[in-house]
Amino acid sequence: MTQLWGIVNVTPDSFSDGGRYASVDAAMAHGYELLAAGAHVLDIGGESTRPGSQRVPVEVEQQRVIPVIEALAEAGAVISIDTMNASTAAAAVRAGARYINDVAGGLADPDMYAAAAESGADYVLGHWRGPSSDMYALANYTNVGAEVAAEITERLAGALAAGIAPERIVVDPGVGFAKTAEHNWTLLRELDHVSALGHRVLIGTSRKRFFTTALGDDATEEQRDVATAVTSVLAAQAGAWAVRVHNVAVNRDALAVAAAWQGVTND
Ligand code: PMM
Repeated sequence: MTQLWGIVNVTPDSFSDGGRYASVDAAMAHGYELLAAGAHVLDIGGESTRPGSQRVPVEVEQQRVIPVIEALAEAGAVISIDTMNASTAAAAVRAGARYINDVAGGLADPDMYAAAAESGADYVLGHWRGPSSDMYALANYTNVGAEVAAEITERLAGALAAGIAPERIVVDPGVGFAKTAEHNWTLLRELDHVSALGHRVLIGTSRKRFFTTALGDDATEEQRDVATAVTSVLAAQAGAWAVRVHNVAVNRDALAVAAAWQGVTND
């Protein structure tokens, strides 16, 4: 069974006008929707990591995500915190999160591995080379699949040395992080390098910009959701343990159809 991780972004817009509660309510309502659509895990983030994004102060990040995590965990949801900050990760686990999803793989915060080790949560270690503001300058590879796997291996050594149990670590090749569209496609084609590390693998392609090389520059959100669903099926067939998606319903259906083809179910 492929795990469906539903994305809950606690958006900043509603914070500027004192609308914090409205934004928390909206994020919670979205979380419930994704659970009803079949999400196994809700991945909650308060800081955008998209190319070109600026960092958000850690206090602001926590004000955004902690109330949402508390409420959704209380309601029984399995929660992941999408953060590069050790203190946010620790606070989120205290609030009920069971996964720490760190796209920076520990490189953005020297305290992250220790915080993850101490928290008892599972740790998603993403491949990353530097902040979103300049990640395209870092997109240089000769053999992207092998190099990404080698860099994840280096980070794994640090994570294990800090005391995170190996079975608690999930690895993520970091589609879109310091990678061009061509790098992303090659990396997905060469996913074996990352699977061979022996950890659960999580893939995040949802609605990402690299789809435009297949769909054209003016691809709509709907088209990107269909594209995401195709990659979810292909990732599942390549052995991925989980996919992180915006549109849970479309990806659930795609995985269910692929499972039926194989004579199994994705429940
Ligand atoms: N991508 C984004 C954010 N968080 N987490 C993981 N584990 N893997 C990803 O690929 C990933 C992530 C950026 O995408 P978004 O801004 O659409 O959420």
